[in-house]
Amino acid sequence: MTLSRRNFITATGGLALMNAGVVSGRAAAAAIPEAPTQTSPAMQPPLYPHSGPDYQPVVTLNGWTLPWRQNGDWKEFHLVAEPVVREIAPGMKAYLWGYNGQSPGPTIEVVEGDKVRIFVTNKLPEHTTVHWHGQILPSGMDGVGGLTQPHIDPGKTFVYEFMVHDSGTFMYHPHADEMVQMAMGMMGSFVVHPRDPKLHRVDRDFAFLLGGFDIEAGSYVPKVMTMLEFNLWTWNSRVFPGIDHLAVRQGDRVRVRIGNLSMTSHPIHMHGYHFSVTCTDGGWVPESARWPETTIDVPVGAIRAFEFDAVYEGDWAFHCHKSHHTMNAMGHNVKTYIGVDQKDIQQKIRGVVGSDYMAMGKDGMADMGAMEMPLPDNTLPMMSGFGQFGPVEMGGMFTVVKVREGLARDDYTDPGWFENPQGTVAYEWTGEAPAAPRASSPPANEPGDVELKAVKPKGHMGH
Ligand SMILES: [Cu+2]
Repeated sequence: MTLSRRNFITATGGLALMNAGVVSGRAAAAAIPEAPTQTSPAMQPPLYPHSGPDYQPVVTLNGWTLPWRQNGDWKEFHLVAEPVVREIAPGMKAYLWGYNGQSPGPTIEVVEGDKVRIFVTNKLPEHTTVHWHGQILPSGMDGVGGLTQPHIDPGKTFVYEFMVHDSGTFMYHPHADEMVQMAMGMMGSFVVHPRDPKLHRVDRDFAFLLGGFDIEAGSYVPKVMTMLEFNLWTWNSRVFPGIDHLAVRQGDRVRVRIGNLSMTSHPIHMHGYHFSVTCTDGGWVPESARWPETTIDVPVGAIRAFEFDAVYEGDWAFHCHKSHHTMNAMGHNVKTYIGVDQKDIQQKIRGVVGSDYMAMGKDGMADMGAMEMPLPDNTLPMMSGFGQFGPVEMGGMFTVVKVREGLARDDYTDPGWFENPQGTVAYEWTGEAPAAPRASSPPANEPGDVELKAVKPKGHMGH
């Protein structure tokens, strides 16, 4: 892990801790634990437990797990709410708010029944709180500013203490100036492993949060008043092609935990497999209540975790099925020109702005996936990313699940593009061109008019 350490054992910090200790009515720790900070937007290796019950730790897409300190009965964490610079994808950075150096904050991982003490230091310019979404806990630890606790003023540290009631998938986010603070990227995943290491065990366990930002081309700070017209739809504050691939070993049991703290629902679709939702932020779904899916709609303020057995090798697209959410920044007021001959108007506009102008959209917008148009600084193309066969023409909420034979147990590095077995890739027909339909011909389904030949696929197609 590329962690740099910051030390918060200061006179003021100690004082704030004492005050918080009085609020919670418990004897607190002698000193605040260190607050590790993360400088890289890359996925960090899973953090295996160094004490207590065994579990298979999660890996967070473009994220990391917060190290903790065992102090007597308590697992102690230290979150620092602060302004961060987050790389949204190579070529674009955003000035966000987050925790411990990144947005989203680090994933918190504990075990069912753990006693958890979380120090929260506020380095934002305004007050904040942390709400532990989905956790069963004392009302006063629920983190709703004004309702269950005083706000955490800038420079102050508060302490949250609770026993983790249930295993499952949860989140954390502010419940103070919520619209602004969540629009600025403040959120994190909170995973609770079962105390019984055999229960709900998987081989690979991925986690990420759905979000959205409205950052004008060439600028760095999200517009916090935007309600629906976001131009960057993110997985853990990243967009394609900046989102980590999910490297999976063939034969593994895989879980993907998806939390939604954006402003709209996201139907998340995975190619190549049928999966079942096994967990929500309300707990585990009993086996008798599961059904097969290929797309799961993740509502706002909810979590869906699905599982599958990775039997089929390949490069499987994994994305939101709202097609505008797999695009990067674009103007929604662009007119549709499909079928419109723009030759005349292009000549006229070139006369005014110069020969660089090109009319677009007559035959659709696929041209944009391969084109390198001049863009303002710090702006991503609307459609981008290349695969082994050409431009992928995506952006936003899109990545690839790469299922490969023989990966090492803890190997999450990108295995490269799939080497398709011979005869299993769609190919161009180079034989005789199909006859053009006659203008006066009867409907094609009339017998005798069109000859249809069924082509049987060769080999095992995987799905
Ligand atoms: Cu979406």
